Amino acid sequence: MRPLSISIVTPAPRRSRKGNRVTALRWAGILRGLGHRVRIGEEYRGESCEILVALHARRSFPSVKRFREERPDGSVVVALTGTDLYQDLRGSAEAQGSLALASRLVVLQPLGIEELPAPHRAKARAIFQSAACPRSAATPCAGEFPVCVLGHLRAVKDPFRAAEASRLLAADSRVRVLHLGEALDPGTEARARAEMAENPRYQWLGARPRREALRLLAGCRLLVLSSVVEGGANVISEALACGVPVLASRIPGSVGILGPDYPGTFPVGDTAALAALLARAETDPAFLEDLRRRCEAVRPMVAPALERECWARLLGEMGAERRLRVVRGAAAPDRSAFARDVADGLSASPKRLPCRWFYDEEGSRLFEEITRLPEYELPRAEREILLARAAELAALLSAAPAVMELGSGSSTKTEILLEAILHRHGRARYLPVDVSESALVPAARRLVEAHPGLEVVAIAGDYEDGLRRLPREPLPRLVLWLGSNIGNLERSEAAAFLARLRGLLSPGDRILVGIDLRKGRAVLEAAYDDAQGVTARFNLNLLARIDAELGGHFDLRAFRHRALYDEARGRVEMHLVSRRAQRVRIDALGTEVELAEGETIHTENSYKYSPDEIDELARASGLRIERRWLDGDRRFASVLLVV
Ligand code: SAH
Ligand code: AVI
Repeated sequence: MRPLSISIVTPAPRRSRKGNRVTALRWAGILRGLGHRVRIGEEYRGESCEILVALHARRSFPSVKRFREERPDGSVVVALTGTDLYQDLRGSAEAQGSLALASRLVVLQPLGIEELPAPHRAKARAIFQSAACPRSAATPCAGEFPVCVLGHLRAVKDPFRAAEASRLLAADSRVRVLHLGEALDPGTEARARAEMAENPRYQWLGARPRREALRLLAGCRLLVLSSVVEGGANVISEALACGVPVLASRIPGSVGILGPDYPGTFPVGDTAALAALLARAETDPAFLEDLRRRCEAVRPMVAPALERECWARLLGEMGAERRLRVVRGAAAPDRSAFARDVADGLSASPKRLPCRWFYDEEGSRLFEEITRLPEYELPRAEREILLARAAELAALLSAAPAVMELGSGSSTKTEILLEAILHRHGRARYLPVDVSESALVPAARRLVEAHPGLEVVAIAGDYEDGLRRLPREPLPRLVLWLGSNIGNLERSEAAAFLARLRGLLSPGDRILVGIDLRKGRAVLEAAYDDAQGVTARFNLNLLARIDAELGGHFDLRAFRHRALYDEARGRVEMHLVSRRAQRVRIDALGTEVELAEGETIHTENSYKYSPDEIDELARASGLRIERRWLDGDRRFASVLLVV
């Protein structure tokens, strides 16, 4: 990945030892290790950078807002590290504003994702804070059972809970509570000193350098974390890395790391429950060993390599976002175009509906199901050819081309070609065009995420929108028209369309057309009327779409699917056959459609071609056939045409 410039903002000031500062410093190290340029500040001040990583959703809101305004192309990661997640989210408009403006959200343990409003969860990732074990551990005093509390003296940490619990222990208990942390809240220093004076089991050591704190932790038998709120405490990671088991207050921030059935948790503020756990850990070796083993099991989650990998992946995803653009074509069919086509088609004789309306969300889903049917061999035949010929095609291209695909659907087979082009030329630009946004956008996203050298401009619209865009694309260009989409046009329309395409391209540009070949009636009719009835559902879905979008009153049970091969014309026709005489109201059109029993609505033609018909097609469109590849069973042809 190319080096990025990244700004990390954290509300914790420079010399502060607060968790957010520690986290920001660790992340800066990781991101620099990944080769990026990183600067850390308390706020974003307009510096030039591509990515803003903002810790604390509420307090960093001004930075997030300013960055979004000044760098609309940039990406924002908002990390929810504690009180912002578990206290601010409900009430603070600023915290919510940060979530809305973020490209990605980072939480410190998986339960944090559940805390987010549902619409934002998809962009959230849990990244465990990592920690490394110090080389040496402090040696505890002989005969003691040292318990570490690592946390500043602040109300949210409930800082004296372990001290108070230790007072309740039996007279012969050897527990000694060692507390490290800066007295941040007023009065806490006096309170710590008073506690030491009265409680011989408690010792407050004040603020200590991190390294020393870790050595001390590593020499203790337990860590106690009594916090009221944590996003995911770094000290738990440190204890896990040091192999020191944890007793923690039962809050999501800790349960999310230790697991829901971890036996070492106690209710927030419950001194007696904590005392009971301490006593048990001290006196019951099997219990302490159980805690240790469970902590050992989650230790891999806090490995530095994993945190690094999570950040690399996150940046990769956002890089992908920058390489993807979705544009809506002016000719993108809308509801009024649908209404017009339905009104025209159902008042014509014989009745018909254009097949491009098959592809609403359900239609595209059903089409994908069709591609997996045993009877519908077309996609497998084309796939076989593309696998065999992709490298040859890529080698014919003088440079990385702009690849436009007409009616791209899920782009599944296209990926074979794109991979070969990327392999050969290092990068590529892909412009899928499809009327079905539900097929187009996820496919585009999947491709940019999988291929770092790929840039995608997804055009949500009609073929016409693709043609309009084509002249603006740099040379060389490759237009893909796969899956025998060409078969859904009349033969004369297909030739005319290719001729128009030729007119928009430049000499040397190419068109790859996938064409299903003529074959036996039984094979073809089974392909369009499969045993599982998926194609029937695909066909009937067109009526369901009229019901849903135009207030139609079609009863799908009153129609049946029919596919028949007209050998003379070389086309499979699909029809919806009315099972009875019926009148169907369509509210949005203000009309009723009358159907006789057995009357059909013609919904699709799929023309099949012979080799001669392919020659004729090329001749009629003024294009030269540069390559013609068939699959092993000669069911399908991939025809490379050159301008
Ligand atoms: N080429 C893909 C998809 C075939 S399904 C494959 O081989 O798997 C046909 C696709 O073309 C659908 O996704 C449909 O939405 C799209 N389509 C149909 N008519 C179209 C038109 N006029 N303009 C743009 N896309 C169209
Ligand atoms: C998209 N098109 C080429 C498919 C075809 O084979 O005509 C659509 C289809 N209709 C029924 N099954 C598949």
